[in-house]
Order: sequence, then structure tokens, then C-alpha cells
Amino acid sequence: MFCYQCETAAKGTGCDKVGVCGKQATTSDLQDLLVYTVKGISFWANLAREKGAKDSAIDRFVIEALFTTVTNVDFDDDSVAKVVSEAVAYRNQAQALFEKANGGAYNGQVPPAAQAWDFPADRAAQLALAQLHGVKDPAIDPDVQSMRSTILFGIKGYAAYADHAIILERESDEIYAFTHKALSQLLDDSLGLMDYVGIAMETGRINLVTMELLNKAHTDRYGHPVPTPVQLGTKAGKAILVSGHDLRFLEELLIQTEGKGINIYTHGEMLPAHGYPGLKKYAHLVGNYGGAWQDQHKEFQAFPGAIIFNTNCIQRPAENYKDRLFTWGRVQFPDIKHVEGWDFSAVIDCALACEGFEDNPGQEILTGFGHNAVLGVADKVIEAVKSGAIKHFFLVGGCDGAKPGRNYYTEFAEQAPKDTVILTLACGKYRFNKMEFGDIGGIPRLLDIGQCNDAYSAVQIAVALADAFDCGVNDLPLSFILSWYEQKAVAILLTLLHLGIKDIKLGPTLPAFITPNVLNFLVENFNIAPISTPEEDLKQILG
Ligand code: FSO
Ligand code: SF4
Repeated sequence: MFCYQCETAAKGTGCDKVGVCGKQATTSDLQDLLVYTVKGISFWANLAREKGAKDSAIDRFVIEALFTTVTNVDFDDDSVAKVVSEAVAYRNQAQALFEKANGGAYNGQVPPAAQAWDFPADRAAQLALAQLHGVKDPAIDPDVQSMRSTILFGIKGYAAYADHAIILERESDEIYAFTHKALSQLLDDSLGLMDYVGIAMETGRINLVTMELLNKAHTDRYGHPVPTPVQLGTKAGKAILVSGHDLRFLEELLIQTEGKGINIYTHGEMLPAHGYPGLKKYAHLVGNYGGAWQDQHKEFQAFPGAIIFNTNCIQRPAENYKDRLFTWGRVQFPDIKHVEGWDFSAVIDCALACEGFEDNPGQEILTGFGHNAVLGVADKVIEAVKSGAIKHFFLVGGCDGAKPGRNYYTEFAEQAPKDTVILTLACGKYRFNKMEFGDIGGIPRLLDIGQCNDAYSAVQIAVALADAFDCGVNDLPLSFILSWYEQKAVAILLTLLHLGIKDIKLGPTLPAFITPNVLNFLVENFNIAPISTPEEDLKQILG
């Protein structure tokens, strides 16, 4: 195995024996073969689209397969192998689609990934084949390899968002067409470094298109988020904990548990769900439980109910909650019950058989500051900036993780002066979202914009402020202090670069897949910098 797609890549270079995330070498190899096969599908799907032919089953499959390979999603060899065998069939289907549209066979050169190879039935043979198609090709120039990896990981990131959108019955041909084209370009050895830089910027643009599609799907169905206090204590009754990002899943579970004496708690990236009118209307959506994903081992054992993951980030479950744990959608873990489709009765039965909580009210925190809510008080915000009451905005957002260096974000938020406002999103907010920040003239100093995909909302807020002050986003008193962990964060970073956002501070460490030359390019063109200390970074930003 070799995997370097996330921030915890072993020794800062890559996991080569077992994943720091717990991914086994066999799973990693099968995921590599899946990516290789998906590039082959994309080669044919891209050619077919050029001839005016497309197939929605192929389009959706490519997205789902890529999401399967994102960090902390699928740890199950059987499940990944099944997706590879489906991928081989889809590759043949895509080739047939092209040949029909073309009226004959392709007369150019077909890259090996797109040729007609079979997936063996025997696991040992599957793994032997998989080992030939790792993510890194030693024959490729390291900088080109670095950009190819950046593009692949960015595409994997937005594939997660596109999958949520598909579940909400929203799709975009622009996303599918770009995905196929870009993945097939990763097979093209005639392309050079600057070609790939262009494709990476386009990946960022397509991620923005995807986040917008998902935002529209969420707000059309559930309304725009409104500022909402969320209870961190517990309520007497049986309980289900929902972890992940999928709002449609939460809605269906709320419907199926209504009137059953079961309370629903959100975990991790589900917290912003409490702000949506179409979800908060359910009285049994009672609160948020625990912290960010990396604390699940200690927190889940104390949860006296059923627990279900609908997207990342799952970790190897401990024995003391394994039997109460379920997965859904692309998430799978060996020996953990997987719920297929929309029938949640197994989860409900499990919750009813568990002890449940007693009443124990706790602190309340606020969520629901999407662009609609923030721009609804834009006049107040603009006035506060003009009067000097608000001196600066910080977007302190991104993923959380287990590394000690992530204390930077807690300390940064703590040390941000009282005349500054902190916008936050994704699970990194758990580093500071239980602290008291107070308000500036009624505007809370900490505004929770939402999930990582709500980076779309953050962009809308930034663009509206820039319009109001008749300047560019880079001229605003606004700084981006980002924490990354997995591939969705790569997609969001590419979006910010595509938008020309400069001076981003990125941590806790820089990606293992970025070579020194590519880093120099990013520094020269975007002035991107690794985080240093909160004191130094605040001093440098605020002068
Ligand atoms: Fe966190 Fe995990 Fe949202 Fe990620 S729960 S780390 S960027 O999957 O998706 O922020
Ligand atoms: Fe290592 Fe991250 Fe890959 Fe897991 S996802 S194997 S931790 S680089």
C-alpha cells in the first residue's frame, strides 16, 4: 500500500504498512484499483460525451465510487472489491456507449486503465493486480505527480458533496462532464505541469458548482438555516446518535422515529442540521452530543443508544459500542451492521433495546449562520465595520483531528481580539465552539456557518461584503485560517485558490503530496503559508 491523501499520512510522507486512520493495506490496494478503474471508465465516458452520448448510471457510479475511497469512509475489503467489479462492468458499458455514438471502435491510443482487463474472482489475485496500480507512478515527474494527486484528491472531495446532492435528487451535467474529462487527463502523459495547474484550478471551480448545488438542494428542501440554540445536555428517553453530513438521511430518520419515544442527537458535522427550519421542526431532534470525529472512541461508549454513520468520519469501533453501531450509504466497516436503503427499523429496534438517557440539561451553543442569516443583518455588520466596532473577520474553519498541533486553532480563537468576529465551519469548530465569545453590538463574535460544504456560504458572505465595500475579497479585513484533514478540504482549498483568495494560513501541516516546487508555486502566486503560532499569525495579520 501507499496512501498520502490525508493530513495524518505516516511520517508526513505516506502510509505504507497500515493507515494511521486504521485502513488496512488490502483495503488501500483495492481502493487504488478502484480509482484506476474509474479513470478507465472516465476515459470512455469523456469520449462518449464528446460524441453527444451519456449515461446517468455511469455518471452516478463514478461519483459514488470516488466517495468510497475518501478517508474514513469504507474500511471493508469485500465492499470495496464489490465496487471494483461493478466498476469493470461500467468501464465496458462506457466503452460500448462511446463505440455506439462513434459508429465504430476508437482509433486513438487506449491507456491501460481503459483497456479490457477483467477483475479476478479470487481475493489473492485481486490484490496482486491492485498492487500494480498504486497512486504513485515512479516513472512520472514528481511535480506532475504532485499536481495529479492534488486534482484526484480534490475530485474525491467534491464527489462526496455530489453524492449528497444525488441523494437529494440534484445533479449537474457540468460536474459529471468535468469529472470524466479531468480523470481521463490524469492518464494523459502528453500533459505537463502547467496543464495540470489549470485543471486543478478548474477542479476548484467545479467544487464551488457542487457546493452550490448541494446548498440549493438543502435550502430548497429544508429552508435557509436560522440562528438556533442547540442543547448539549440530554433529555430523558431512548436515543439515536447520527454522525456524518447527510441531511436527507437525518430527515428520514426523524420521520421514522416520530412518536416512538426516541430522541435524536447530532454528532460532529451533523450539528448545523439544527439550524434548518425543515429539520428543527421535529421536537425529537433534541441536541448535539460529543465533539469532533476523533473523540468517538471515548464518547460513543457513554452513549446509551444506537449510533449511525451516514458519511465519514468513522474509526475502528471499540468493543463496548460495536453492537450498537450502524453504517449507511458509502460508509462500511467489517462486522458492523450496514443499513441498505431507507428502512431504519434495525436502528430503531436497537435504540429501543438500549437504556436511553435521563434528563440532564447542559450548555447551549448557537448554529445556523448560513449566508442568508448573516446577510440578513448585513446592514448591521457593515455599520459595525465602518464605525470600527468590528476590526477584522477570521474564517477559522476546516477539519478537526487528533494531532496536538491542532491546539493552534483553539488558541487562535481564544486570542483573537474582542473587536474581531470569527466565522467557522466544518468539524474544526469543536476546538472552540463551547467557549464564550460574547457579541459586538448584538452580532455574536462566533458565527457557525455550517458544515464543510457550507464553505459555499462563506464565499457568498465574503463576496457580498466585498461588494458592499466596493473592493475585492482580498482587500477585505478578512483572513482565512484553515485546518485540513481529508480530501473535501483539498477541494475547498482549490475553490479558494480558483477564486484568487490570497494569504491563506494552512495547518496543522502541509499536504504530503505537495512537492517543494508546487509549494513554491502556491507561495508565489497565492502567498499561502503554513500556520506558525497564534501570537505570531495574529500579529502579522492585524499589524
Ligand atoms: Fe470533518 Fe471528517 Fe466535514 Fe471531513 S467529519 S473531517 S473535511 O469528513 O468532512 O469536516
Ligand atoms: Fe494514511 Fe490518511 Fe491514507 Fe489513512 S487516508 S492510509 S491515514 S494517508
